[in-house]
Amino acid sequence: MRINRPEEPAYSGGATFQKSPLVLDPAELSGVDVAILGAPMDDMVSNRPGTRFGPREIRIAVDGGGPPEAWHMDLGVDPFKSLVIVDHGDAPVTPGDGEASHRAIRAMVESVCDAGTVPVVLGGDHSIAYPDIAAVASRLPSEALAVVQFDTHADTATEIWGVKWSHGSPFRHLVDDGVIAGKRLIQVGLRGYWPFPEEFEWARTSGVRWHRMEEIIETGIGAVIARVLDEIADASHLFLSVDIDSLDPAHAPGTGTPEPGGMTTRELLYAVRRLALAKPLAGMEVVEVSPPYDHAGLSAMAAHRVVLEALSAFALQKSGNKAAPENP
Ligand SMILES: [Mn+2]
Repeated sequence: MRINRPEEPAYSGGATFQKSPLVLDPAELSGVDVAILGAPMDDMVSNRPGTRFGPREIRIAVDGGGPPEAWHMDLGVDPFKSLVIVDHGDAPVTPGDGEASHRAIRAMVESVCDAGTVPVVLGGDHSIAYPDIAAVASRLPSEALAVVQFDTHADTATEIWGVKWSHGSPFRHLVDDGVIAGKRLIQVGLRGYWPFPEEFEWARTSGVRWHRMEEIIETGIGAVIARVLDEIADASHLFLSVDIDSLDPAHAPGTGTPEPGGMTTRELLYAVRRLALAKPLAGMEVVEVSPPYDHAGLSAMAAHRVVLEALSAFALQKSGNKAAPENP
């Protein structure tokens, strides 16, 4: 369903992702390449709330323009012309009942996967990684899916404040429950003062690999992503989990657990593009955008562009064409 008049400016009309058509009925996803859906919940945060308002703000953080179009000058592709991209609305979350919200998110992502469509989930707090990665992994052969997590925190606690289901624990439970193998989880951008040695020891024992922020500073994002690609070489599909707090608070202040000393937006965009060019995208989430703490829309804009980079690279990867940058 088109909810916007043709040619209206970005700030006008209804707010689907980049003015993509709205398709709420999963039965109508046949032939759709990518469905963007919101998971507007923040029941499981440990610090500042507000990510329930994230999906709406990310949808409207466009760069101007009218109908859905985006020419990627480094790749030579317009994802909205190469792919069928729709906005699938939001999962029917229950305010105050995070576990019910998880069930709704999982069911919705499963129905998207069952249509042969790639889900792109806009969070929401990072606890949604459990239902949406579990949904995507359940539709692929065992160990087919590699998860690359951009994050300042590892989110591998057994519990936070005694609570099992938290935005600080999804990756621990995904591995311990056997949803993904430890060797299939690669974390990029870790910094700050948590995890503690016990969480790192669990990760070593489980085969989880990680790249600290200091490695990005010392060797550059390009070299780090080359190592990540080696680490996921034998996986057939990619899930991108992007916590916006992987960015420095100077680039993304609107988030619940900010940590100084992080990636620049351009490093993250480059990293996401390179990964999605190299490996078929099976799913993606962009989480932890908290608009009440945002300034000048920086965090929502960064999240929106992260999705655009992944969509552009996925379009080129799927076409089998080579990147055709707009050189002089
Ligand atoms: Mn996180």
